[in-house]
Order: sequence, then C-alpha cells, then structure tokens
Amino acid sequence: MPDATLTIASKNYGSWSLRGWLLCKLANLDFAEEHVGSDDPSTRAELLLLSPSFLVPRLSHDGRRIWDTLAIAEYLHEIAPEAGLLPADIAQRSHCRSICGEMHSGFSNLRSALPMNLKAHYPGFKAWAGARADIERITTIWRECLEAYGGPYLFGANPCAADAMYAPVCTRFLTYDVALDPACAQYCRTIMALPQMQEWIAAARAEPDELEELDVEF
Ligand SMILES: N[C@@H](CCC(=O)N[C@@H](CS)C(=O)NCC(=O)O)C(=O)O
Repeated sequence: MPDATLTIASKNYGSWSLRGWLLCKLANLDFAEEHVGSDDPSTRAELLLLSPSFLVPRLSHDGRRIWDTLAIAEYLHEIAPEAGLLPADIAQRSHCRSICGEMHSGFSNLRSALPMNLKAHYPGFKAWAGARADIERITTIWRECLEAYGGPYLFGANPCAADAMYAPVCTRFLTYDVALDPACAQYCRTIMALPQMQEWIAAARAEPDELEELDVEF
C-alpha cells in the first residue's frame, strides 16, 4: 500500500493536477490517486477538509499535508533529492526555481485564453495579443534553458521540476496549434513523449466528456 495519496481533479482539464502528478512521478513516489470534481458542493466541502486552499493538487504523505504545486515540488525534492527535481548546481537551481515561480504566478493571459483541454484540437486558433506576449516569454525561457544546458529537457539530460511546471503549456501549444520555432517544437515533442505524459493523456482521453463550463482555466 502506498503511504502517499495525491488528490487531483480532471485529467483532461486539470493543469495544476497534471503538474503535481508529474512531479510525484518524476520523484518516483509510490502514491495512490484520489479524484475530486470541483463543481459539486459536497465535493467542495470534502476538498476543503483535505486542502485548506480548496485547490488541488494536494499531497498527503507520512501524515503530512502539502498543497500548492510549488510546495509539493519543494517537498518532493526534500524527501527524494536523488530524483533531481531541482538541479544539483546552485546557479542552475536558482534559475530553475525562478522559471517555476514565473509559471506559478504568471501567464494568466495564456492560461485563461488557452485552457488545457487534452481532448480538443483547434487548428488555426488565433491567440489574442496578451496571450501572444505570454507565448513569447515562455518560448524565450525555453530557448535560454535549452541553449544553456543542452536539452533535451530544460535543465539538461533529465526532466526536472521546471519541465513538470511547463508540461501543460506544451499540451496547450499542441491543442491550440501555436506556431513554434524548431527548438521549442522539439521540446514540446520531448515532453509529450515522456511515458508519464502518455499515461496521463491516455487517462484523460478515457474520462467521460464533461460539462461545457469546465472548458475554462482549471
Ligand atoms: N496555485 C495552486 C493552483 C491550483 C489550482 O488552481 N487547482 C485547480 C484545479 S487544477 C482547482 O483546484 N480548482 C478548483 C476550484 O477552483 O474549485 C497550485 O499551485 O496548486
């Protein structure tokens, strides 16, 4: 029996859930999944007991409750430093934390205009200027990392916390047909090919179709 439980929402729409789940997988944590929907009042009451912020992902491990994706990443790095969720080098680690923080607190235009929806595909989608500025900044971050550390992941040979934080952006770029330069397009393909991403996407596709109002940032 795993001694950890990760509470998550829809695999098709839950971008923060995907980040938390991928972080646990990359840390090789043995965990059970618990699924909640957020539209039903009784489920929201249950979620409030589990996660004081109301939000998922939320990790329960060894009697500890950890919520908020960045806190989960830092916690997993503390209990499994050998997994390399944060780079060993202090300069790289501070760079990694900076771009994780930028994703966590920013890019609201991209997140609201291009919500994660793994079942959808919108060829020729036109992103408005605000979202395009976010796309510009994200692809600059990626190019800088890929050039500095040699790829194929943001901080070199193995996926780390930053790749988990930006993984739902890769899925959005594919869903909304965002044109990318060759380096960023290759990076998206690398992330989508991760076995853990394939596992998540297969489960998302198997979810029953949701209400239309769930097709928003989630
Ligand atoms: N800052 C939070 C964001 C988490 C978040 O927005 N989670 C969404 C689902 S992926 C949620 O729980 N929504 C439920 C609701 O708004 O009721 C984190 O990093 O974990």
